[in-house]
Amino acid sequence: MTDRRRFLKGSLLGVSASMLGWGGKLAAGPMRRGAADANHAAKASAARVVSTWDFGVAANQAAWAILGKGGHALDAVEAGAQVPESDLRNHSVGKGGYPDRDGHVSLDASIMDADGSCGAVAALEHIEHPISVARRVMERTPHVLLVGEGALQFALEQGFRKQDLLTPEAEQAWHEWLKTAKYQPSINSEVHDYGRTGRPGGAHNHDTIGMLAIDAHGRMSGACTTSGMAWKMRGRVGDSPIIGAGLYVDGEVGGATSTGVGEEVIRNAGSFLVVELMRQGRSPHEACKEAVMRIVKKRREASKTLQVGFLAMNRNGEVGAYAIQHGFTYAVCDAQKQDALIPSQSVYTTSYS
Ligand code: SD4
Repeated sequence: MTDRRRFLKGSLLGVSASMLGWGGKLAAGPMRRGAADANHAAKASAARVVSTWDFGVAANQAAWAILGKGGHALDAVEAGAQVPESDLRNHSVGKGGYPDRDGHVSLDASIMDADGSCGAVAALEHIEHPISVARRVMERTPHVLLVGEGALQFALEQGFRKQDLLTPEAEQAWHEWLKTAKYQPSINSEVHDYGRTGRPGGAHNHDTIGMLAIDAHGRMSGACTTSGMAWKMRGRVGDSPIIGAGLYVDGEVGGATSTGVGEEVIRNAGSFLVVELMRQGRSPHEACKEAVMRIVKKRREASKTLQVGFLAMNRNGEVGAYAIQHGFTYAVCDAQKQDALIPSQSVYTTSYS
């Protein structure tokens, strides 16, 4: 274990409930099986995973199945991100995602570890789990980002199965859209309830899952995966696979991820900005708010009708978020609470209509 890792572990074990931005408390853990077990429980209680939106609740539970057993944060965020990627009711991530304006489901994803290792894919078609291809890019290539045909070629070489990702429901929605063929990113501010009651939500056309996890050993990792903006131009890439825009992790500071109109996030190197603000001493909440305000200041008029949200967690496990529009939620899961869903604060406090 490196000195830095030891330091992270120590700082996590030292975190107090009052430090948790979302108001959670650390569980004491079962003590009856002796000191070793108590020690393991105390370490597991320092683990935490957070995700964007309400479908993050189900994703967090898959991540927790790994974190709760002392597993690696990287495995946890990959497993968690795979949940919405496979959920056909979810039209903004993975299989079942709404296609581009020409009818192609084209996926973006990135993954990042505490030491700066990262991998990403953009405009990847025919592969159900772009997050896992992103991880292979990180672990098995000298590169960070593969796109389009090349990303698909790599995925197939790695044994991923080629499949049709356009579901009948998504295809029907695309045909509906073609009647007007007007590209208008809509504000995603309603509660979907994916993974909780199983009810699909309303007409959302952009919701990305961004996840950040700290494991029992103090290791932090992040993942982000999306089908991007529905009805986008063919070849359009959003913020999600751009390291520093849709996702950024630095084990010495913390991590951040974003959701919403990716063009605005890219213009401001959003997630990198949030992490750098935390490095300068801001809390995750303050850092997310400042990053949102930078976008709003530059795009005063346009920001009234667009959504961007940031979610951040620092190395102590403190969590914060901020969005332009009302309605952004994030899910938090740790040893004490498995399914907390928390409303983010926002610039505008009522839904845009
Ligand atoms: C994108 N940021 O492709 C993604 C879409 C999204 O909530 O987040 N939706 O721009």
